Amino acid sequence: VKLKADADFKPTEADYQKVYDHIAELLAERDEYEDGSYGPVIVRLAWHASGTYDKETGTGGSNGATMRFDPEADHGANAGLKVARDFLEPVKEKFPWITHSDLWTLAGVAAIQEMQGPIVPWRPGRQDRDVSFCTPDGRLPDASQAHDHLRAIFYRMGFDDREIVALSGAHALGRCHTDRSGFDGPWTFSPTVVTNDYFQLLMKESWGWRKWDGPKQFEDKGTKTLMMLPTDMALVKDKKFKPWVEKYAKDNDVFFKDFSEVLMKLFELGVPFESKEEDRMKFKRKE
Ligand code: CCH
Repeated sequence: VKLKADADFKPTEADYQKVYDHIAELLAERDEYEDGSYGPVIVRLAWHASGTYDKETGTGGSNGATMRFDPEADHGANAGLKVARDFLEPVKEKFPWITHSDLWTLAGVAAIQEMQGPIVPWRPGRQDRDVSFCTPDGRLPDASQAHDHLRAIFYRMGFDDREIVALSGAHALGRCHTDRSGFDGPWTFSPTVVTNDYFQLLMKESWGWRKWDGPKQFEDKGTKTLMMLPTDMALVKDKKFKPWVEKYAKDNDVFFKDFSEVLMKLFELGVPFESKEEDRMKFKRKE
């Protein structure tokens, strides 16, 4: 049964939980996708929708869902994200009252929680905007670069060093694809479960340049099946980032707490909320 898109319809927390539950069901059902889950690519969609934020101009961020339109959908950094947007279209059809921009971030929260990650508080209030609000190319990080680039990109969004490292822990999930970014392979042995393994591997594994025709990336010397990007390796090369990598490698609880907070902040960038911080919702995981 389709709910009518009705201007007078005021969704409650229970309505948003229904959206969450439907996404969770689809994630469980559609396990034919690589590694058995669409979760990682959905997290990447929510991050790329949000990470365009510029605190100086107030432009970009998760408000708008402007990646629906060609200029932004075609940005190199967004290659492959159509898979995630298409996955979520039936959800938008079933719940037409939710905006794309609320849906994409809510789906990011659902994917994290359903992949055994922490609860990420979330609130609605994003409005979809037209093509004129597409951000210019180049706002998302370039994996071939180093610590100074990471700082420039994430400071522009309003994050500090600790938050940059915590956010990077998302690379416990998913993999690189040669037909999307050009890079290849997963960061961890369990790419559909949220863990602090990314930090543990950064600390404990020995990494060397992979010998191949593709872009410069690292491989673990042991199994040669895992990878790190130059930007990932920057986190252990930089004196100020490294203590946070060590901390999160040692203590999964601290990582989960910081990861939850920083994802909440990421998904709220650039949103002119009418709701208050106390109005944030905590969704229940699917049984
Ligand atoms: Fe990332 N990421 N990411 N990333 N990312 C890629 C894949 C994922 C960078 C580059 C890449 C974050 C930060 C960074 C995910 C979440 C986050 C890929 C491979 C590249 C390249 C894309 C492909 O080929 O499919 C760089 C550089 C940074 C700098 O910090 C942050 C922050 C997050 C989320 C909080 C996830 C998840 C994936 C896996 C996607 C998949 O399809 O499996």
